[in-house]
Amino acid sequence: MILIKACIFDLDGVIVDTAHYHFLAWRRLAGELGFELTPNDNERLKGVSRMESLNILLQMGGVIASEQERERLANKKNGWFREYVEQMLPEQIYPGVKQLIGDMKANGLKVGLASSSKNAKRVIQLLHIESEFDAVVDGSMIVNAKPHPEIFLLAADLLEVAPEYCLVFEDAEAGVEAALRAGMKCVGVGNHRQLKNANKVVAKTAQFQLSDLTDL
Ligand code: B16
Ligand code: MG
Repeated sequence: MILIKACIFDLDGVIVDTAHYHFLAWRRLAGELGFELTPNDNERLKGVSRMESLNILLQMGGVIASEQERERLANKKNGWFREYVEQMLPEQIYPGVKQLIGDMKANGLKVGLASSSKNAKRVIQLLHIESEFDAVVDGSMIVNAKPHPEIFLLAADLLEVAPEYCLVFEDAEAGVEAALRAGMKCVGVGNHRQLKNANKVVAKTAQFQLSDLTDL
């Protein structure tokens, strides 16, 4: 029987819906570039790094841009994203997530955050949860984006827990793949069909219960 000693959370889509702000900012950029970004197309940008998202967006709009121009566009989008995020309130954390993290800690589990977002530290500060985590890894601390396992392996290292004793919570397919490639267990948050490779899938993060740890 595997005994889980640490839980590692993704941020966007697992703890809070920052995806909506990413969408608003990408849509604004697409608008400036002269095309529309639909919610459906936006699905392709989720969970992917900032520059990769931009490349996908430019491809969608048939826009060709130099590296310097892409840098400028990514910065512009990030400026808007930051503006939206700054208006976020602590109550916007998904219901029950703070309680779940508290229960994990009360039961002796370590808790980490592993988000591809370079804005992750600011987001958890705005949600007043930065002191809940024993380790935080954000997009500025890694070279290889998910589905590469680097982000979760670094989190496990900082938590001082071997990967096989870690459980990851992820809403993106690339994130589930990264967790499994890291040799960890994974709870998918969202759609069963999309996250079928996860060891367990819940519709919402807080539907996971500590008693579920035994049958992973
Ligand atoms: P930033 P996560 C990811 O966060 C988002 O899901 C993804 O849509 C975004 O492009 C990426 O962070 C980079 O974000 O531009 O703020 O560095 O799901 O890994 O918490
Ligand atoms: Mg996510």
